[in-house]
Amino acid sequence: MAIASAKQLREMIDKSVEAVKLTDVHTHLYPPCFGDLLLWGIDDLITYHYLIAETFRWVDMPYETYWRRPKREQADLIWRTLFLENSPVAESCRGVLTVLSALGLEVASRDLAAYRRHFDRLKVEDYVDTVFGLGGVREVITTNDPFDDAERKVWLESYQPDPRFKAALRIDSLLNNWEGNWPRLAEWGYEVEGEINAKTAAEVRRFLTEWAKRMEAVYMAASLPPDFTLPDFLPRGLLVKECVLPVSEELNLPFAMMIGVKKLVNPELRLAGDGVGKASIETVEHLCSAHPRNKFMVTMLSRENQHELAVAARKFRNLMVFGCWWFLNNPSLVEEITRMRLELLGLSFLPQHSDARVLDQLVYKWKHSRRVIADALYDKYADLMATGWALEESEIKRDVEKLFGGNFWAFLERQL
Ligand code: HDL
Ligand code: ZN
Repeated sequence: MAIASAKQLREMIDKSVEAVKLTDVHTHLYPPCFGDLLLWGIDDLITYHYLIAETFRWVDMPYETYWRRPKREQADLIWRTLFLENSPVAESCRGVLTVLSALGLEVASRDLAAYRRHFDRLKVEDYVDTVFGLGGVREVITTNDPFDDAERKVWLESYQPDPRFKAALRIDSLLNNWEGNWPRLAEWGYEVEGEINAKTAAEVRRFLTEWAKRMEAVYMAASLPPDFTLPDFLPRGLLVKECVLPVSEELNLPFAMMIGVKKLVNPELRLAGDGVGKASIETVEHLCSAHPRNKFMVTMLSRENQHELAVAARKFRNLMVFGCWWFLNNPSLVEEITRMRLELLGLSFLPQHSDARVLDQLVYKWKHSRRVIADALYDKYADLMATGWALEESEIKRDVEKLFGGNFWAFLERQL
């Protein structure tokens, strides 16, 4: 049915964006068979590394004192500092409250003990169903690192597939610390050595292929520093060129490059200690141009890289831009970036991923993003209607489904 008014347009967009069962193309979640690797519940929410960094802006406690404390005491400190002594206006804090509200808990009570009693009664298997339902999430792509001892043990001994959790083979350990990690490949039976010669490259390709198949990975991924440049003759450049891209092409798996993270600018903050730096879009252009049969998913961490990334995507059909990553996943930046991408790329991108590290975060990260994306879409469709373009309700539903996952699955299917 054709959209006849601005009111009808707003209602249709809100309904479509609210209702779409989405694919979350990048998270750090795990199916319950991975046990404690799957973080969930109020204390994991409050001790999410974003809130740790924000808490240390207020407290002078030695970092080690915090790290030695049990999780509940860490959460008590964060709750007191960021929620009680200061209003929780930061996106990371607002998110915790959005989750509590969506679960029907009494947010106004500020009663952390009551919240804990609620979560203590939950079973994780049931809670996965609850969170996926509240978040409107059909499936999540996880981050899976064979170099993580606890995770590798599950993959090799006790993994149980859950269709809602699809794997991505994460290869930071290989690309960003070859010197430290190639001996582990040798331990696992791959005939590699420090020098990346033909035999070593072939064995690394075997490693990638075997793990991608074991995990049934839907893509391979790595986070990369701002100074990631190719071609280079560092181990990373050789591994990308001689190993990752050939396997990516052979298995028709995208290589997801997450570029711009400056690891541990403050090491004492541990996972919360990473920073951001502007990266080289020329490297993205070089890879997309030199490897037209490879598919690249790219997200960049610096706000300053966003416009040139969108322009690069206009040049290369093998480049899929995804998400407003990490320090960009805030309403003001999601709005700015999404509007720019709609204007430059139309509907041919993936506006968001949650990057959720704690199961419950699917609820808030998607509730917050849906709102911003819906507002941007409303303005763009209203501009269309102002020209006299007749919009069909079915077309809005079609477009929204592409943005919230359809573009991802279609990109996976493409044979370039
Ligand atoms: O490298 C990544 O995938 C990042 O998302 C990091 O895991 C980071 O610590 C994070 O959780 N960002 O949201
Ligand atoms: Zn991540």
